[in-house]
Amino acid sequence: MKLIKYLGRDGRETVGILSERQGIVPLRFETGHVKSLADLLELDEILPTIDFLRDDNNAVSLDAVKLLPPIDQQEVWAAGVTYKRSKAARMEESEAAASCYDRVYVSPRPELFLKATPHRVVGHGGAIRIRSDSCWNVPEPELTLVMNSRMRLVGMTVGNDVSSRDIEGENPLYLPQAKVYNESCSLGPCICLIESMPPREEIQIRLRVVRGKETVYQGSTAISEMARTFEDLIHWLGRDNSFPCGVMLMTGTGIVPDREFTMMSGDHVEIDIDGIGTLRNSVVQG
Ligand code: DO4
Ligand code: MG
Repeated sequence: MKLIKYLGRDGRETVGILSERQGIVPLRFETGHVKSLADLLELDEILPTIDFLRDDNNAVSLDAVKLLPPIDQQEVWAAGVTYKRSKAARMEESEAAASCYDRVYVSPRPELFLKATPHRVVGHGGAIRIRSDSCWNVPEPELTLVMNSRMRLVGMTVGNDVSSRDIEGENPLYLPQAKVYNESCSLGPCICLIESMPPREEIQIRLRVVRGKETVYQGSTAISEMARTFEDLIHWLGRDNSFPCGVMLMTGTGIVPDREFTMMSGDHVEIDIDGIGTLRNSVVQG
């Protein structure tokens, strides 16, 4: 089961389910205690409530609506250096921080950082941003875990941890500026509920960057390449930390283009994750 957020015909944020046969089927939140996507994700049994709320008579075509990022008030956190490829790329990028990256890859405590608050997040079809003061930028395609306020893993979405490599590489203390700014995070197109996801060892992630008509970068990885488990990351994130509205956790990138590559204004970035779908964004700078 896939959940999405979109702008309804009445201009209001609407939650719906993606149905291969019907397109988008809206959920009616007018009555009852479920008023938002986050409320739905809090339920022990989500599917019976979806069955009760679905409004099949008002289904709309996916092409006819603007999709919104599938997030309400949740914070977005991110894990770093969870794949060997990410460790190698960071060590190359910053001599000063090389030993930090090397150590964190094998340490029990993972690297976790606050990536975005909801207003910095764009959805499928929106534009991700390159900072005006940066000249080396990459998309980071990351499977993103969706937890409710009890830190229960309820779903997964596709995430892009857009990053400024020159700023991050100049000094590790600049990491928050390399990672957290307006439109530095993309999530979507939907949340796939955990029971509908394929087995973890089968999930592949693919990235493609298109410039004009040309594919200027493509790469892929698999969740089986991750050095940590989802449970371990969730456990560390929830230590001494509470998330009253739930939280999203990007699980790190296993695809890092070579040094010569930088993302440019006008590019189109596509990230495809098995079981969820494809997140597409254009790129702007400044
Ligand atoms: O420490 C740098 C950030 C790492 C990161 O974002 C990743 O590995 O995905
Ligand atoms: Mg990342």
